[in-house]
Amino acid sequence: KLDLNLVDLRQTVERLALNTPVTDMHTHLYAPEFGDLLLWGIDDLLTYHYLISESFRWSEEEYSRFWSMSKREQADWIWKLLFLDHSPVSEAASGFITILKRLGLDVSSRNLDDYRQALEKRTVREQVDTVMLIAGIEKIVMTNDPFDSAERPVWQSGKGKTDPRFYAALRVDALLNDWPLAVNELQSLGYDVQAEWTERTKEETRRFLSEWIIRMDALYLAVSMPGDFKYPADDHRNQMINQVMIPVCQEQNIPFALMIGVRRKVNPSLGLAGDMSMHADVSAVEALCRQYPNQKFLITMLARENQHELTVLARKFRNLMIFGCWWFLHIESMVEEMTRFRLELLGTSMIPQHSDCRVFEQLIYKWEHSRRIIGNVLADKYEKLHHSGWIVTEEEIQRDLDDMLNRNFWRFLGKE
Ligand code: RAT
Ligand code: ZN
Repeated sequence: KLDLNLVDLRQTVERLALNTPVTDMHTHLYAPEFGDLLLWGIDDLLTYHYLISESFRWSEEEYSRFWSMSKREQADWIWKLLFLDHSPVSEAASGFITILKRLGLDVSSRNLDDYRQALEKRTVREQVDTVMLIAGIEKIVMTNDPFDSAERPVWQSGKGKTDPRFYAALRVDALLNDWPLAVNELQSLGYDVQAEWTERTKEETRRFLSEWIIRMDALYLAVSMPGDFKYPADDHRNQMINQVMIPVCQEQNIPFALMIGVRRKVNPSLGLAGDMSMHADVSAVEALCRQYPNQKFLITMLARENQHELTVLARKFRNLMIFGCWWFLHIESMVEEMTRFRLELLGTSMIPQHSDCRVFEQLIYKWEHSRRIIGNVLADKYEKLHHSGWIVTEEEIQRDLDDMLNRNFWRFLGKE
């Protein structure tokens, strides 16, 4: 086995961190079979909701004016405000530049129409293959909602499972966070439910979940929760979790993913861009993990203030897997901070990142930026070991990165 000297060590870690194949365990991307649901190309990239909210900081424009523009006009507006009138230094804006560069476009030209034309020449399938190759992404987990009328027919036609690189996650937000809406949707899908919490309603909701988990081959059940989510408590969410979701997850042998700490629509005029982060109570996760030791929980939280406590909690419960630097935490300073203390508290037994991409080419920047940080933090740790005489081999470095970027997820699912 190779004994690496210090310079080699850092370079090896950086190289492997950039190249190890990734399983991206939470995205909003779709396989090409889903048609227009799969967003890609310049105009979708520029109208990403992260960039929309940043643009409005520089403009007095009426929100309604923006929403009445065509996608191309919106993209032009954002390009001018965030890239020409000001420098694109934010994570989301600099990410767009990283994408242009990696796609081989001339960043210095600043010619948006050239970029558009270059990408419009490609087919969606070519672009999916190219981006996955550049970003080193092997497997992508989608976010799948049977209540979405655009998405549902793809599953019903059986085409949802065609591309083996894409996996499903069954998203259940409405069931937990908007029960009246969920009741309507379930009824229209032919499930015999009602607003009151009857035995029949529970049974039918369980049947709905089981049928859709099987139809999608869903890897896990997923929900986003507000920061004031309480467990245990005497409320609808607790009933739904205890009497419907956990029993179904157990029966289907899949984890339950909770993404906690979002306050939706604090500025409704911004649409998707109008959501806020919110401090949450980690003891809800603690109670769930203790109550259901045989149920696996994939957990991420949105408030920076919750991260350390959540990481400590993962030391206490092996049925808890923490993942990703979510949304407003997916910025370089937070990824660095979180990756460092997660490694220090848990070693490599966690999932350091997911992309949350909504537009396909975003895989390029989100992973490149994070891979660099993960590699750098890991190299610091190996260097320290090296000084004590513990020599890590290249195989071991590869193993550790493979665990964090890929295998920990599959192992946790029991699907290695
Ligand atoms: O990160 C995002 O794009 C958010 O808008 C949300 O989709 C969040 O990631 C979620 O899954 O709820
Ligand atoms: Zn998401």
